[in-house]
Amino acid sequence: MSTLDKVLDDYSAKVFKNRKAHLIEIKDDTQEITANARTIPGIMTNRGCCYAGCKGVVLGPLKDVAIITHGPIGCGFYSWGTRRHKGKGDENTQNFLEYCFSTDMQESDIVFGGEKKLRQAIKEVVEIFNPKSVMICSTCPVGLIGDDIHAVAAESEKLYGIKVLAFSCEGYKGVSQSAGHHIANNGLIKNVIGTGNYVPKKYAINILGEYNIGGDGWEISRVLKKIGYDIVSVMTGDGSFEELRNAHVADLNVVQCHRSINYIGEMLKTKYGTSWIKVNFIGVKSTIKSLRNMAKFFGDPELIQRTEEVIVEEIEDIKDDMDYYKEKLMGRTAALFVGGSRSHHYQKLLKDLGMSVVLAGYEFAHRDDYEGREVLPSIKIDADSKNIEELKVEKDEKKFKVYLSEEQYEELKKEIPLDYYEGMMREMDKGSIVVDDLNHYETEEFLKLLKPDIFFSGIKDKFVAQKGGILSRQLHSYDYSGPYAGFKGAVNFAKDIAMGIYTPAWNYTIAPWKTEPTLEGTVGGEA
Ligand code: CFM
Ligand code: HCA
Repeated sequence: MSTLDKVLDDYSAKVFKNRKAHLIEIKDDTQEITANARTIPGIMTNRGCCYAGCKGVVLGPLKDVAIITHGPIGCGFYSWGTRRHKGKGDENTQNFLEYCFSTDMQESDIVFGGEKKLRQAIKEVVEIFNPKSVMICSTCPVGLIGDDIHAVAAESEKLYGIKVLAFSCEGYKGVSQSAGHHIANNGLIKNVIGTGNYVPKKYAINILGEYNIGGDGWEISRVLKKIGYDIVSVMTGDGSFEELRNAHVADLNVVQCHRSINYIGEMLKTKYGTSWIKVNFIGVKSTIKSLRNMAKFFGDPELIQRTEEVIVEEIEDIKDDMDYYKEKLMGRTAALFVGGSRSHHYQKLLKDLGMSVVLAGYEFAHRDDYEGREVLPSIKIDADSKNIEELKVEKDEKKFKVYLSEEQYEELKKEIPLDYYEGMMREMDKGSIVVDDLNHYETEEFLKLLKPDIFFSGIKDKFVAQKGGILSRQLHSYDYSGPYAGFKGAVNFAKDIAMGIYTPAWNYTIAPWKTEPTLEGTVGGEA
């Protein structure tokens, strides 16, 4: 009986029916998975909400924007500093990342309406902080009582003469965080991008879907700047409203997290002619491949040569460390379960270290993130499309520009992932398991069966694994370590994993109340 059959065998008939299409054992390149479905009530899910995707993920890292959470204080508190998107201010750029602005709605506001309180909050934030822009993100009760945050935003924009934007990203909207990404992306395209007048230098790029968690974006930018790229904006890690206004002038968009930002990539192409290329700066080999693909896009021999020089320099710096850790980690196995991109990206870095992947899954990715973008036309029903605007953008005749001729584009598309993502499943080994929206029951069952040396996930499930004696590292927050991206980040990652594996503290722990193991056969130093 296969591993997957064993787990499914244990399921009750009803849950099995709902979950069957979300679980796959990799056999070939043509398998279909069910994804982006609403969570079944009663199931313990790791997903976050729409507000988390809009405010927490995409808008949150814009450091010079004062983001007001319109809702009860719990929502603002939850999103205050939880995601590790680092940002630095300087003499020209304000930085409000340490703050948490909220209207702190009370019962009376729910009954009589919260618009008055919102107006007051905007007034206070403008008077005290003088931000470049104010963005309002609403949470569940606001949508239920119908406060018109868009009218308040328009009125405040006139009153204070700065951009005030409203996002109706109530937590219940759509499937999960991914709905919030979509809402945030739509708002930024409509109101921010295209309003600046920066004159780009040679090799002008935007980095899309890089949120500078644990400083990843800084490490990537360091290498790109060393090669000679002009980074016009980063969406949105250590990003700013001011930078974002200029994003339309870049020659190329590099897309790190496909799930959260592919909408902006596509819309920038339609509106301004900018191609996007899928990159992965997690892992040494994949960083090298991404840098080479970017250089190929620009096709300039000088840039191609400089790219190779930088690769040699960077490899020289990390080679001994990587060899050392590879020897220590060779042959170890891993399971990964994160939001929508990292479960794929980190497989490459694990491979660099000689490790293999037995299970991977996404919390809320869509079928294209699993199977590749060619499946997009066959996704008939998008569970988010009912209440999230499908923005149609048009060519901006004045600002539209293309870097490659049509022929060059078609030729290059055969070689590099231009406007394309191949998805996670094709790159996984036969026999490995893919699980969409893995729940806590399945986590325990799969850990028992597969016994990976390490389980990469998040705060909500890491302790389930650890209490069962299996090492866990958070791939969302990096357990307060990092950066893990690029060349130097790969060494940080390898060091953290080796430290964990060679210090199997959790494996020696037996809870005092315990006479029976939680995860069969993995307690008491037996894993
Ligand atoms: Fe993209 Fe992200 Fe991810 Fe994501 Fe997230 Fe995140 Fe994530 Mo947590 S944008 S999909 S919504 S790579 S916050 S930085 S770690 S779940 S895998
Ligand atoms: C979110 C943010 C999160 C949560 C991390 C976790 C992040 O979904 O609201 O569950 O450990 O990366 O901080 O994904």
